[in-house]
Amino acid sequence: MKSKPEISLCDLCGSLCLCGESPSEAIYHRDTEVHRGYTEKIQHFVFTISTLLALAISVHAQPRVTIDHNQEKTATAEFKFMRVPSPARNDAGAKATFRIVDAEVDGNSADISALNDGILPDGEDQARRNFFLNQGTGGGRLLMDLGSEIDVAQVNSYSWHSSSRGPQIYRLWASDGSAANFNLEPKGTIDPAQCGWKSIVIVDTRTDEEDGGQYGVSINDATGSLGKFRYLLFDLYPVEVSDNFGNTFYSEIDVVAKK
Ligand SMILES: [Ca+2]
Repeated sequence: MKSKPEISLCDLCGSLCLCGESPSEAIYHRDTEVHRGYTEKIQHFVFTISTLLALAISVHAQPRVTIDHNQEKTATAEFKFMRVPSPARNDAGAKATFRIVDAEVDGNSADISALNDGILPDGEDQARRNFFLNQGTGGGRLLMDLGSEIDVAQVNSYSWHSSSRGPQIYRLWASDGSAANFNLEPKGTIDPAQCGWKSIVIVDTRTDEEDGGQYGVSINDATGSLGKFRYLLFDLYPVEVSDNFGNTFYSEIDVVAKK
């Protein structure tokens, strides 16, 4: 009596499956060659699809923004979040230099070095432990010089305020400084895209909920790298313009190098 051909799942996926020793190896019949050809076609198909998927992921990798918000009741001086890492003291941004390119600083704000001094506020309204722009001004532009080119894995920003100065809105630009027409400090009326800067992402943490609280933002990329850059440019925008107090209390900005 002729035995029926048996096609198991292991046969179909061949070496791609963890099937162990296949009993089908012991079965030989006239359909074996057809069967083998079929299996090879499936393997080829699976390989092609996998390759296409990998290419699609690498080509379309985009910077992504993770936002976490602690309400006042849960906010602590440790800045602990659900997903966004807490501020680090030994990140690549700790040695960077911040400069004001085009902005007016509030007289009560801390010095701009508060953005990467590793020191965090331990309360919801600590002007001297935050950097913020002058009341009534419509945002501004800051430069962060990392000192040398770094393969940047993450840019993380942290803020804390009891009301409208809590949320963060900014556009992040980056550059390696190599363009012939590179402008290190483009004033607010100059488009950075026209002078050697690459737009990375726009961050906006606003929601329909209360503005007050602690915010953690992490900008990263599925590939593990946002790119190799020496300079970062932050275009800060006010959270609201219904009164003069829309400029965010920024507590710290971290830059994490790719390992
Ligand atoms: Ca700080």
